[in-house]
Amino acid sequence: MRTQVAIIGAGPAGLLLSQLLDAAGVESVIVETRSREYVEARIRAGILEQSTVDLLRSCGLGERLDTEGDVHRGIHLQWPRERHHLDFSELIGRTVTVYGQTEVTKDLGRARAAAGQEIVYEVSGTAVHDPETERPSVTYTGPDGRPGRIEADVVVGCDGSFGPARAAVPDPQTWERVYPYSWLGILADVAPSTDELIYAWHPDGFALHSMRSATVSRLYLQVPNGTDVATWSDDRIWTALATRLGHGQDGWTLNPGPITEKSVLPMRSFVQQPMRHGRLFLAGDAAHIVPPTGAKGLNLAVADVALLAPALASLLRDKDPAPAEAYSDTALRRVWRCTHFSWWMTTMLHTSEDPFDAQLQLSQLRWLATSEAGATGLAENYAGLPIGF
Ligand code: RFL
Ligand code: PHB
Repeated sequence: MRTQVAIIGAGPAGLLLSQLLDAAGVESVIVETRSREYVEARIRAGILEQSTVDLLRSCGLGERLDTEGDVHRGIHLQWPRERHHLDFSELIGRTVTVYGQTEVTKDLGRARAAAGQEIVYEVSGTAVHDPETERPSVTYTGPDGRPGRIEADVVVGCDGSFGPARAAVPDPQTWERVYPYSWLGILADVAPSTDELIYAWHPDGFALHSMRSATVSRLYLQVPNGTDVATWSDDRIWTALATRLGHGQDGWTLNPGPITEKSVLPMRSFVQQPMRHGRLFLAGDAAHIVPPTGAKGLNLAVADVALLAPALASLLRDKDPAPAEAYSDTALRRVWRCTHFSWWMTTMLHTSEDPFDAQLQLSQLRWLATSEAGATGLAENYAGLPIGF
């Protein structure tokens, strides 16, 4: 096959990139290891920044998002006996929207199918060749076991944290932080017990009350690394959530319900730079990972491709290489901002064995809850800086 842009990975980064390139008159082909059903059912992020919502709307993906997405003005920050609402709308005039990554991926999948996008699902052995030349290519084994090859002008690795594209960049600089705790995440068929997300510091560990819809709640508990999910019965989970989220405090109750999904997620920060080698570009989790506490992973993937799509259109359509040459440096500015914010939220809210750290965390939380300057900084980062930041 011959195309302009060969995209590895049909997650949100790869699908959105093909959508934006198509709108700019640039052709692409996507290869993906999983099936479309698997990709669309994978439960991950749930919070869209204002810029992500604006971008999805601007490329024709706003219809279901606008009817089913739930706009939140802010978040609740909590520690024992205290809960404070930070109103982003009042502080910075921006909001966030609760709309699952599953839904974003379904909307993108439908839009790409309607546009006749070539996507080869269920490939194996994906490899990048000749990124230093003007004729890079991607090879793979197709679902029928036959070898495939895509010759392109550009290859983009949107293949997530375990894909092969990152390794095709020679001698990169990398940074990594592995956190000494994980999240136990559940999805439950019960109406959320809160109007907006609750981020709770507690001596037993962090807890987060999030949601997916009026009837589905998503909740998380800080657990030690290496936790076996089988050791957490549904009762044990609801009891821990009730304690950490303050059931009974000021008349607030946590409503338990049937748990439909349960998993343990390790947490790390990772950045690789540059995000480009010759005609190979990296976008989304392929280049950087953040712990989920700041709700940034999906939004960063969207911000990367929002920069990359016009840069590739300039390169391939207008023969202007300048934006593509600037892509890595420009994208990394936001990547490092979000890396810092995610690390900051994570280290402020997760408990360790250290009593000195606990006092610093509580002091920081009190400052955020009472200082407009502090709250505004959190709001600006959480609701998201403009795409070009
Ligand atoms: P994705 O979504 O991982 O998509 C990459 C795609 O590439 C495919 N792939 C390959 N295709 C072809 N050949 C290969 N060799 C390939 N290797 C991999 C994969 O099958 C996949 O379809 O990356 P993308 O598009 O950059 O999007 C990033 C977001 O998905 C990610 O940042 C967030 O979901 C992170 N994340 C979360 N973020 C939040 O903000 N809140 C969350 O609650 C949250 N939960 C999560 C998460 C990420 C997780 N991962 C990656 C393990 C929970 C999990 C489990
Ligand atoms: C989620 O709803 O899955 C979610 C929300 C906020 C976060 C992380 C995950 O910070």
